[in-house]
Amino acid sequence: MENVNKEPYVVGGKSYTAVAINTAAKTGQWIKSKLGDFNSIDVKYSSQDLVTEVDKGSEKMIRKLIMTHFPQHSFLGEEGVEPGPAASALALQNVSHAEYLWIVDPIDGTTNFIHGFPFYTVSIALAYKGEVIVGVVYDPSSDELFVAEKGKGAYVHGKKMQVSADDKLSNSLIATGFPSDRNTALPINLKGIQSIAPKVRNIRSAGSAALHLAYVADGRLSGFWEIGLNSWDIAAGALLIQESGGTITDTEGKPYSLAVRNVIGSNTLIHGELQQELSAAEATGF
Ligand code: 2AM
Ligand code: CA
Repeated sequence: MENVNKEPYVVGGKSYTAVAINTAAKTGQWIKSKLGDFNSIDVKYSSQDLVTEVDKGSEKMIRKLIMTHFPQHSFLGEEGVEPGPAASALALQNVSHAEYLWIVDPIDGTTNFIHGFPFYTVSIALAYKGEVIVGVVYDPSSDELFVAEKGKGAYVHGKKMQVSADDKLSNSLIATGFPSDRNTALPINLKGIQSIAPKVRNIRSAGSAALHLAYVADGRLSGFWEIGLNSWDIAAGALLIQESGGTITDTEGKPYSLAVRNVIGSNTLIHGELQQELSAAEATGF
C-alpha cells in the first residue's frame, strides 16, 4: 500500500526512544568487548584529545542502526567532525535546519576507555527543531541505561529518576572535568575548581561529561559544570536532567540550547549559587 502519510516509512514501526535505547545498548556492549583490544590510538586536536578505532567503529554502528529506521533524519556525530571548537560549531550550524537531528557521542570518556577506567558511555540524543526530545546515556561498565523522553520523565532501568534535595553548595557533591584543551578551557575550569572546591562537600571528576550529567539526574551528584564541551557531550544528559526536576543552562545562567559549550547542570536548588560562584571567580568562559 502506498504510504499516504508525510511521515517517512519506519522499519518495524519502532519509536524514536526504542531505537535510541537499542542502539546505545548494543553499541555499548560492543565497545566493552573491545576494552584493551584495539590497535591504534590517534591524537586529534592535542595529545590529550584522543580517538581510537573503537570510537569510529561505534559511531558507524550507531549511524547505521539509526538510519535503518529513520533514513530521512539528520545525524551529527563526534567522529564525523574535524577536531577543534571552530569545526564543531560549524558542524552544528550545518545541521541547524534539520527537523529531526540525532546527536551522538559514540564514546564519551575515550581517555577512560583507553586506560580501562570503567567510566565511559554512549550518548545518543534526538532533537526536533533544535529541542532535545529523547536522551539516552548508556554505561556498559555498570550496565546502567539512563533514558529520558520530553514530557515523560527520565528513568534508569525502570526507576523514575529525581534530582537530589541538597539546597546548599556546602552539603553538595559536585562534578566537573579537566578539559583536554589546555590553552583555553583548562585554565578557566581550574579557576572554577579553585573557587568551588572549598565551598562544596567535595568535588568529583571521572572523565565523562554525559555520565556526570546522568548522575545529576539520578541525584548521585547535585551539580556538574564544565567549560569547552561539545553538543554531543551534553545533549542527552541535558534532557535527563530536565526530566528529573533539574536545571541545565550555560555557565552564565542562559537557557540550554544545542550550541552551549560551557554548561551547568544541577538539581535546580543549588543552580543559582553555583552559577554565581563561577561568575564571581570569572570562570564562566573564554
Ligand atoms: P570525549 O571523551 O567524548 O572526548 C572530560 O573533561 C570531558 O570532556 C569528556 O566528556 C570528553 O569527551 C570531553 N572532551 C574531551 N576532549 C574534548 C575536546 N577537545 N573538546 C571538548 N570536549 C572534550
Ligand atoms: Ca567521544
